[in-house]
Amino acid sequence: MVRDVHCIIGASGQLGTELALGLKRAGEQLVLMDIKQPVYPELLDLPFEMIDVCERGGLADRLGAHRVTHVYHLAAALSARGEQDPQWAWNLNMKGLLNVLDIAHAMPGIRQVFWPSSIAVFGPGSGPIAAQSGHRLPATVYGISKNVGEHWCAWYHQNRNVDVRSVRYPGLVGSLAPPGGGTTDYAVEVFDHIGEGLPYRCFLEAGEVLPMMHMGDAVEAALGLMAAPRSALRCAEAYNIQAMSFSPEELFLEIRRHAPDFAFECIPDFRQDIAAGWPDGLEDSMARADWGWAPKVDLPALVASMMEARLSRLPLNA
Ligand code: AKB
Repeated sequence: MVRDVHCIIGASGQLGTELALGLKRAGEQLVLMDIKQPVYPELLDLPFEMIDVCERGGLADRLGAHRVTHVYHLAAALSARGEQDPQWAWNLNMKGLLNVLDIAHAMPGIRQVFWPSSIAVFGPGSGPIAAQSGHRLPATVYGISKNVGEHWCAWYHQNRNVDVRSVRYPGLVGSLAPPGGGTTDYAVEVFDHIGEGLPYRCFLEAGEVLPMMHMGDAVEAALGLMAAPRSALRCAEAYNIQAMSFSPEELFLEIRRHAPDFAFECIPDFRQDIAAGWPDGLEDSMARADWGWAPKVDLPALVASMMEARLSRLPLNA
């Protein structure tokens, strides 16, 4: 029996770092790919390829050379950054995905692909709690690319027999790597400002509720979906998954339980408009029924874990 070889494209990013660690600790054989070197010490002994997902030839060559069986394609421009450079974001998000899907079709050794979609596929009109098949009218370049990407995944599954699986991630909060260019990034970067003596300046309104998730649950979602039998999966696009919903104010008040002097102010910028178009939460009964999705971390546990991690590491942006 040939051993599975897992490859993470975008392995140095926020989710990639923690997924790589999860797979490594599970004893899986792993190859990391990114345009920047991993920095997390426990990942430095793993095979690494400096690869741009938009360069199809080099990507196919390296995936073949490592005999990769499972691809996690995480490289993407996020919502806030994407609004500032739409052509770049569209090119990276669409070309990268189509390269991966096309290579997976051409290389039978690649048995499964994981590609994250996002709550950004929803937009004004999706309602406060977005249904699995809810109205999708994304209002950002990132959201449009994720929405179209979901359709491409379904097309490659139905017409090219590529076993590609996806979830709609909310804002992700973890301590090992900084986020880059998202609308939900405040919920991670705030932890680097605690104890600074100045109020943390949040770029969203205090009451803007968004769906959020601890990184541990995000990694479990990817691994759980990839482990499910294909026959159990009714959704060919991306599964809604929900863990918790909170506003900046609710997060900051929870932080204050650990750091009573923590102060904040909310001065919304253009990211508030993006957030205002997203739902407060997602209806995720299909993910729970089909592959046993069950998040473990709630808001108090998320804050406790981030506060504990602060004590044992450098600032995320160091
Ligand atoms: C972003 O804020 O752009 C991302 C997302 C919700 O997909 N974190």
